[in-house]
Amino acid sequence: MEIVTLVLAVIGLFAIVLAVLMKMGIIKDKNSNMIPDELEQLISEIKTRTQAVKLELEDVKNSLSDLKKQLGDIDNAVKGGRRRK
Ligand SMILES: [Ca+2]
Repeated sequence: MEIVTLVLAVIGLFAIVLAVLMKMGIIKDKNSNMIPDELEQLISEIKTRTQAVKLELEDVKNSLSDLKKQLGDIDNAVKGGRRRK
């Protein structure tokens, strides 16, 4: 229980220090939403990159599907099957 209290105290202290630094203008918060602008930019960048990685993984998935079909064609050719177009 004491650990929980200590953790909450540290988080509270951190929030107070952060709020004071933002009020003093040391940490920028142009839209006054109590979230540092640099953190907002970082989150935005992470979202952008995550979306890009997701799209690339989709490409890899599609490529693997094509590869699976091509490997099946090799198996078919070994067995004397005709080439599909
Ligand atoms: Ca902000």
